[in-house]
Amino acid sequence: MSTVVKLGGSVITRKNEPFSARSDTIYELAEEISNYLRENKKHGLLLVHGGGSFGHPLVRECLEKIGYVNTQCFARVAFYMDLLNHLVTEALLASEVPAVRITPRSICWGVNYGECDFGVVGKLMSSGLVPVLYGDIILSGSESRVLSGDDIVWYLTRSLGLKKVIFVTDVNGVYDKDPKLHKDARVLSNMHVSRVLKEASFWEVPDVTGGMLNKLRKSLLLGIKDVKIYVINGFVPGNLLSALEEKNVVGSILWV
Ligand code: IP8
Repeated sequence: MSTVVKLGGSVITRKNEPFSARSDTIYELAEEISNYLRENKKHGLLLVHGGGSFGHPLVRECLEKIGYVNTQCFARVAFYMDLLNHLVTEALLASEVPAVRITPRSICWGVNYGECDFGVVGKLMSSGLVPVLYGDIILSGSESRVLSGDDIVWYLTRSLGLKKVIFVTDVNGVYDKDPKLHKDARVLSNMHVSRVLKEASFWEVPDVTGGMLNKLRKSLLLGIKDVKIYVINGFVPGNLLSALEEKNVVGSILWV
């Protein structure tokens, strides 16, 4: 079964320190991916990573200063996202994962509905390579737009008919309430995404689960069906390997 794994920006970078990668975590996750591929050579694997402190602060700074992403900002965001991708790919190669960068700004021309040509991604995956994409700054018409790695995950899933998605995050799954504010917050698991959206409270928790709920809602908006979704904690050793191997995880197991 082909799988796409999203390595969240808050797992692979320190979100509050600009341009600070969590190298130890990246290498640990790379090693788990490598262990999985060693035993499952025929399963296709795609990776997508977020921007964390390499992408978001720069975009925010541009928007605050001049109100849009001009050519200087575009080039800088592109440079730092490529740099983060270089660090991720380097760790994967060190663990003997045949990782290959695919730059979204070269194959995507819109951010809303999957306006991307993933032909080359599918071909590389079928050849046993592991394409690595990432949240990026792209040109949509004449405007610069941020294409989130989360959206790329769903566009890939739909375009390549993938059946399994793993979101590697910094929390223990999808909560019904913000666990930082509510001691009785529960991790929602073993349910359809539409039920998650009913059981979780959007407005109370704009941060921790709010972001996650939007990610999940996008799958429904795109009409994605028959896909198993893991939302797991990337700081728990062995958790990504467990999700890849369909074993018990610290996280939520959902479907759409
Ligand atoms: O962290 C954002 O990707 P995300 C990428 O997956 C940029 O939302 C350039 C901020």
